[in-house]
Amino acid sequence: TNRERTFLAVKPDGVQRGLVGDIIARFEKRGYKLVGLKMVWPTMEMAQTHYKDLSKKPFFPSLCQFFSSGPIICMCWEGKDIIKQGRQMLGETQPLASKPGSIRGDYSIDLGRNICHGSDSPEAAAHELEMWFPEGVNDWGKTVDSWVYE
Ligand code: DAT
Ligand code: MG
Repeated sequence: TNRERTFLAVKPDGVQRGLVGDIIARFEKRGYKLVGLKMVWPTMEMAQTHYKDLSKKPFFPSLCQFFSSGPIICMCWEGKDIIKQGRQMLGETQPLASKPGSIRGDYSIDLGRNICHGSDSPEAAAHELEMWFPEGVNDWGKTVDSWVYE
């Protein structure tokens, strides 16, 4: 199904820089539904679990150090093709390759300070939502959906 859910996060740099409202607003204004939202200060262990696929990379220790350096904003967004569209709205992993108009293309310069995270596949979304929202999310009916979806 293309009415899917994804895990998106504002990383510690985005929180510090006051970009939380802007980032939420982009997804909200596009028409996606916010079904989960909270601030969490990840421990080093949580950072390592979140990025476990990258544990062999040389930058893994500094990545986890950064990710656990302050609170993040955990979000679950729902909508048609949100996993792929969320990644598009984030931009490329490398900020310098990110187009203006994307979050990373508008607000970031360096790879290790690229503001936001987004699940990159349905499998990753399922794992990440299980990790960050073990309590579940909110299944609410958005009444404007008939003006967003045909
Ligand atoms: P993304 O965040 O776009 O999903 P990723 O999952 O490949 O990218 O990597 C996770 C984060 O790790 C990324 O946002 C920034 C950092 N990172 C990735 N590649 C890196 C590299 N070659 N050197 C330093 N940091 C890197
Ligand atoms: Mg990734």
